[in-house]
Amino acid sequence: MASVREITLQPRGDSRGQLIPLEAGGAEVPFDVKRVYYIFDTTPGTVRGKHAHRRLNQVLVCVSGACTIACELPDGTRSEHRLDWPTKGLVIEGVVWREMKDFSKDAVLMVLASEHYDPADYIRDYDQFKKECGR
Ligand code: T46
Repeated sequence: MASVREITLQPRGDSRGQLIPLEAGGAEVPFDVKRVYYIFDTTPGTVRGKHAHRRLNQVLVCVSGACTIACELPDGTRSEHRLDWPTKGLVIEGVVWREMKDFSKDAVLMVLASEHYDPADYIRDYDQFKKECGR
C-alpha cells in the first residue's frame, strides 16, 4: 500500500538549542534504516528525483533550508509538501512517483532509507510507473 505522510518530529530542546532523535522502528521511522544520504549544493532551479521505487520506504527531512517534494500515488493522487524546518518530515512508502524541487541555496535534504542502494528498484520512466500501477 503506497502512502505519503507528513510527520512532526519532536525536538528535545533546552537552553543550549534543539536536538531531534530519529529511532529506527519508532513512530517517525517505521522501518529499519539501512542507508542514509543527503542532498545539498543543488543547482538553482533543478528538479531531482523523477522516479518511483518498487520496494523502498523513506523518511525525508530538510535539515537546513527548504525544498518541495511533489508526490503521485499509484491511483494518480498528487500532493506537494514543503519541507522548510527540521521538525518537518515526510514518510514515503510504496510505489510513489516523487520529484524534489524549489531547493533553497542552503538546503540539505536528508533521507533515511529502508534498503541498500539498488538501481533495479527504480522506476525512472513515467509511463512505466503508470503501467506498473495498472493505469
Ligand atoms: C530518492 C530521492 C529522494 C548512490 O550511489 N547511492 C545512493 O544511495 C543514492 C541515493 C544515489 N547514488 C548515486 C546514483 C547517482 O549516480 O548518486 C547519484 C545521484 O542519484 P539520483 O540521481 O538517484 O538522485 P536523486 O536526487 O534524483 O534521487 C535520490 C534517490 O536516488 C532516490 O532514491 O527517492 O533522492
